[in-house]
Amino acid sequence: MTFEPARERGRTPGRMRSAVLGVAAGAVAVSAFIALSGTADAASTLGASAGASGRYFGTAVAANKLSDATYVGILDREFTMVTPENEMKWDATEPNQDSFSYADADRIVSHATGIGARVRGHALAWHSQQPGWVQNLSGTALRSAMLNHVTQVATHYRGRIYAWDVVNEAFADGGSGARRDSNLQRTGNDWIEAAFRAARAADPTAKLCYNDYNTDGQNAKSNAVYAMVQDFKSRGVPIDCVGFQSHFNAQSPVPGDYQANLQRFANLGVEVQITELDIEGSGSTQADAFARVVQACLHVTACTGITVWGIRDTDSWRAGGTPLLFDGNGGKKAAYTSVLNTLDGGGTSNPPSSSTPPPPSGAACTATFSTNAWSGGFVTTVKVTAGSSALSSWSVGVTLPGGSAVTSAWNAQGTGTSGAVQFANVSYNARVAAGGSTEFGFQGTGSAPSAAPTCTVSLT
Ligand code: G2I
Repeated sequence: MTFEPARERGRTPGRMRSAVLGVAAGAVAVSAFIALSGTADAASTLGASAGASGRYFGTAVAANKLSDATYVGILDREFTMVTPENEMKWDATEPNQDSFSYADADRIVSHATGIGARVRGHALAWHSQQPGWVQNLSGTALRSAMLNHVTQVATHYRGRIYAWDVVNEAFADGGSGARRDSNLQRTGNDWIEAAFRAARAADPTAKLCYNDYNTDGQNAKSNAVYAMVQDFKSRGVPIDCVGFQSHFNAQSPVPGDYQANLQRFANLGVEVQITELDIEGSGSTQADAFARVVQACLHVTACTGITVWGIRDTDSWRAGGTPLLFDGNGGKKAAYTSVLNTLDGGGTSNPPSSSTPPPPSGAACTATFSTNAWSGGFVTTVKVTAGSSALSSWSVGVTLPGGSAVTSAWNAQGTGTSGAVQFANVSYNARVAAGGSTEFGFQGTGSAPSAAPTCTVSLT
């Protein structure tokens, strides 16, 4: 069995099919890759173009639109990350206390998995969209209910979420730099870190994010979030990423220091993600604003991806502002072309080659791995590092313990599911600069591989 890698969809079919068949055929793989090296076409979809620098391009998805053929056609073609727009919120997943309802969210997760996309979970703890029973709680009862909610939902989706918005919109607007007043805040200032600790315990494989709006430039609110993240990092509270919603319009344009603000958070040692991007407007003004946002992410190594908050203008929570990349008929807007061209224009590659330790001299490539395992399953991330020559293709062999099986892979094409499994590069990460590196991952059931992977290559 082979796996469909997430970012292959939408690529030039002829060449890619040849490359994949080359790997499956084993012995002819190296010559096939040499013949193919240097022939990469400009990527033709948002997901593939973002993938060329190791980033994702995502969208918010509504479960009730999964029967709309135009909507699904664009989703399947363009996006490599999916955020349920409303279906993972507290009112949707726990409408009555201790009674969980996952049907709509599960449909989205299963659709995402089917197209090889990953999922951002949104959102575990938030003052808004709480079910009525939560709104009526306070104090210890609310704190316990919140922690139980985080634990239950994160456990249900354990191993299937790339990143969770653990806490959403917990800071006040304006110049106070204070926490937003809410029933959750009134349970004690430590409610945010309590939520993060519960999420980590429930799903050690998900990245844990704090997500907010009006934090896109440096201001009193983003300074307060910055101080919280700095404090969490210094005290070992588990936080991996900060989400910048990036809802923009004429009253709230893309800030001039957008990139600098992303960078200062990145410098704290967290990933930064653009989580709910939309920009009201039209034509070249809108297209230029989208390009600035995309360029900022590409220039910040730790900016791992961009999610737009819906597909067509008519799908938007503020449809009147036509803030998205596709028009109501599903046609590509100027903003789409601008985003695609900006993604194709490059940026820093991710992860940075500068942070890659040099491989042992003489080795054409090395593969190192890290694993998050839980009872019955695991996620393994493999880093492939080139030696003193650039690679034009690579392949990594992993031996799974008996009874274990690979269920999905990303950023690589897998062959086999048990025993000796081989993972080959996909088109956008075939080339690795001398001393540079690239990462791929896979998920499985059973226990995780413990032996170091082996790496074989062809050189440019
Ligand atoms: O408001 C834009 C976003 C701001 N950041 C957090 C996001 O979660 C938020 O998303 C929006 C959704 O796009 C809307 O679709 O959150 C809204 C609620 O706060 C969502 O609107 C709700 C309506 O208020 C409900 O009446 C409706 O039942 O959508 C629900 C489902 O269609």
